[in-house]
Formats: sequence, C-alpha cells, structure tokens
Amino acid sequence: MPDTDILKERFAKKALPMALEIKELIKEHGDHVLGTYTLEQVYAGMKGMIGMVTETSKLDPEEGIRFRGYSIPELTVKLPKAKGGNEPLPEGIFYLMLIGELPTEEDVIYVSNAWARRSNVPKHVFDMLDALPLSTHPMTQFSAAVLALQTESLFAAAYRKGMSKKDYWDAMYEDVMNLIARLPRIAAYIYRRVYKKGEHIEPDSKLDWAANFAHMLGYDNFDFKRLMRLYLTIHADHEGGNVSAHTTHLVGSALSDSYYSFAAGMCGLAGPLHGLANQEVVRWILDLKEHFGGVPTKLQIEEYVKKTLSEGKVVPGYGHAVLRKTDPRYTAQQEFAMKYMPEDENFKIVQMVYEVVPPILSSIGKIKNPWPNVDAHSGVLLIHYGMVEYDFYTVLFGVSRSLGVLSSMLWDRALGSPLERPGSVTTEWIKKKIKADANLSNG
Ligand code: HAX
Repeated sequence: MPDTDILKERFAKKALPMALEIKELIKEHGDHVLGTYTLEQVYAGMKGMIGMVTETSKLDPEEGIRFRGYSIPELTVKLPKAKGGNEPLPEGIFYLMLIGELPTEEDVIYVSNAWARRSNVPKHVFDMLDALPLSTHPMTQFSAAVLALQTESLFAAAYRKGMSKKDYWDAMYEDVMNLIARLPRIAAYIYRRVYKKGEHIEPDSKLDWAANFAHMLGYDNFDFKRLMRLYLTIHADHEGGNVSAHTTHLVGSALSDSYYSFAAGMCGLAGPLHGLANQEVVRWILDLKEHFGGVPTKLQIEEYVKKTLSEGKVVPGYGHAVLRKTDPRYTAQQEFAMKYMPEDENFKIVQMVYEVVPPILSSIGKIKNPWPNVDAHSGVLLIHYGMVEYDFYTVLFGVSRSLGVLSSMLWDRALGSPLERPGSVTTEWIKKKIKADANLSNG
C-alpha cells in the first residue's frame, strides 16, 4: 500500500465532520416529526416509511434514481469515460458516492489503480469454489466466495485486537476497497468455471475495472467493454431500502465486517423479486419465443402476458416498490441498444413487450407500477454479445451493487451509525390497539 491514500484522506475530511454535524442535528431537532405511518404500511413491507439514512443516492418515484443529486442522464455526460468510449467508468460513480463530488479523470485513474493493486484473491477462495458442484447457482457461488474471503477482513482482525470506535471507518475503508477490487476476479472465475470448462483468464491490471472484468470473463471486444462500463455504473445503487442495500446495512449495523454484510446482501439480491428478475426476464422471453415458434407478434405477446398472469405468476422486469414511471436505468439500456444493436431480434421483442405489458398490468388495478424496471432490459444486451448464460446475470448485478452498498457501509461506520433494531408487534397487539384507540376517541 502507498503511504498516503488520497481517496481515504478525502473521505475522512468529508465524513468525520459530518458525524459531528449529525450529532448536533439530533440534539437540536431530534423530536422533529418526519412522517406518520399506517397499519397497511406495517403489513406491506414498510414501503414508504422513512426509517433509515443513506447518503449515497435517493430514489424519486416519478423521476428515478439520483446519485448524490445527479440523475443517470446527467451522469452519462458528467462522469469521466474511457478513451474512445461514451459510457461512464464505474470508478467514477463510486468516487461520487463516496466523496459526494464529481471525480476528475485523475480521480478515476486513482481509484482504478487502487483496485488493481488490491485485487489479489487468495487461493482458498478458488479451492472452495472448485469444491462446489458445477450445478450450484452462480449467485450461491458468489455469496459463498465472498464469505470465504472473510478471512481477509482487516476490520474483523482489528476489532478482535481491540479497536476504538473512532477507528472503525479506517479499517472498514481498507475492507471495502479490497472487497470491491476482488469481486470481478471472483465473478469471472465462477463464470469460466461453470460455462467455459474452467479455462480461466488472468487479470490485466492495465485495464479499467469494468474492462478488466470483461477481459477475465472472456469478452475482449470493445463493445462488450462499453456495455460493462454502463451496466456496472447504472446498477450500483438505488437508495437504502431495497433488499440488497438494506440487508448489507442491517447486517453491518451489528458491526459484522463488509464480507459478512455484502454476502448477506447478495443472498437478498438472489431473490426473483429483486436482482434475480434479470435472469427471469430472459427465461420468460425465451419461453415466449419457444411457445410461438419464433419472434412473436404483439397480439401473441398479449396472449402470453395474460397466460403468465392467469397462472398466478408475475411478469418479470415490470413493477417496482418505489418507482411509478419507466425506470431511467431501463431507458439508459434502451438508448444503448438503439445505438449499437437496433436490428437485434431480442431487442425488438423487448420493445414490443414494453408496448404491450403496461396497459395490461394497469387494467388489473392492484399493480401500483405497470412500467419496466432495470431488469426488463439488461439480459438482451448481454445475449447480443454472446453472453447467453442467463443464470449468471445476477452476479453481474451483484458486482455493480457492491459500489453503492459498500460505500454506504463505509459512511455508516464513519458516522457512527448504531445497531438497527426496529420494533415489531403481533396481530393480537394491533387488534387491541385499534380497540383501545376507538374507546379513547368515543370518550
Ligand atoms: N406482474 C404481475 N403482478 C404484479 C407485478 C408484475 N410485474 N408487479 C406487481 N404485481 C402484483 C403483486 O404481486 C401484488 O399482488 P398481490 O396483491 O396478489 O400480492 C400486487 O400486484 C401489488 O403489488 P405492488 O404493490 O404493485 O408491488 P410491490 O411493491 O409489492 O412489489 C415488485 C414490487 C417489484 C416485487 C413487483 O412489482 C414484482 O413482483 N415485479 C416482478 C419482479 C421484478 O421485476 N422484480 C425486480 C424489481 C426491480 C429490482 O429490484 N431489481 O433488482
């Protein structure tokens, strides 16, 4: 490690004064009421309740995600890009989320080099992966590999030795940077192990994080690298309440290190209502094509959507717990496809599905958001470049999601965030409370 780490210094300069500011804020305004919530919200997964603070990004139901105030269209212009590319470098969005300011080109090079230097994965992680059956789902392998890497946690080692609370963020910084640096190698290892006869590709430390990942996966053409840069940028964060971010935050609140916390978050991302939806979308499209013996018409898609719903299944890639409009991450991918693969057969199907699905979902009445989310589009872009193994797609999402949830985790430690422990009640308690409140208002 170099003696001075400018990223670490800049982070400390931002985060440590803010920890004091928050203490003051709580002292002065601690009784300020932020909102009220209803019985329905308690039963419906706490949606819409403000219950946590996440500094890295904020989701607006109508407009979509903003990272430190910047929307995706703004970031595609403002974040530094690779030479000859139009897509932002994921190093840049990480810097933005961590420091709260747009990075310069030098800043992203600094992050890129730091990750390249920290990227060595110990052999026991590969040995553990090699012991698993090849049929093990890639997300299971990914989470297990992150847990196996926990042997390297500097935070856990320092805590065991006896570390002052004020030093938590410092050890956490090292873990966060090391873990992010190692994830592409682990993910690529899983991909090559399962789908490419275990023929592994050594990293190329001269490449940026996303391009090196593409290289290790076995996709060295420039267009796939472009796609990886975009993909790893737009999947990085979606404020704090989504399952993968919230799980990472919750587990971290027990002072579990970043390896434990991120592995737990990835187990959440592996659910079909969350990140696994990206593989489910492709499965659904391929089944649709098989069902009609080729590219379907709009009428046939309509029939297939109704069949899916009548079988009591969800239409994957549509709906959202917070968003009430088309996801700007979907739009960013749609624009990418229009530019680089306008004639792609699967892209054309995705476009037709976009026309057909929202009116049908709207007509049901109970679905709050009939519009597509990020997962409705990503798979067909990957297939276009030859990555057809859709069981692997959620791992790509996971690699990207590390940037948001781990920078948030670092902020949590720097701000001294406490153990998270919300209250819970029984239905019996709720019934009694309703009765008691009614008696009170009846006088
Ligand atoms: N197809 C069919 N039914 C749907 C639906 C869809 N795409 N979206 C919502 N519904 C149903 C719900 O299952 C629920 O039905 P019940 O009342 O019978 O339980 C009802 O509509 C109300 O749901 P909601 O309030 O609109 O949505 P939720 O906030 O409960 O759930 C989900 C949000 C994303 C889980 C949901 O829209 C869904 O299951 N979508 C399909 C799966 C998907 O694409 N997930 C990825 C989401 C984005 C993400 O996290 N990416 O990682």
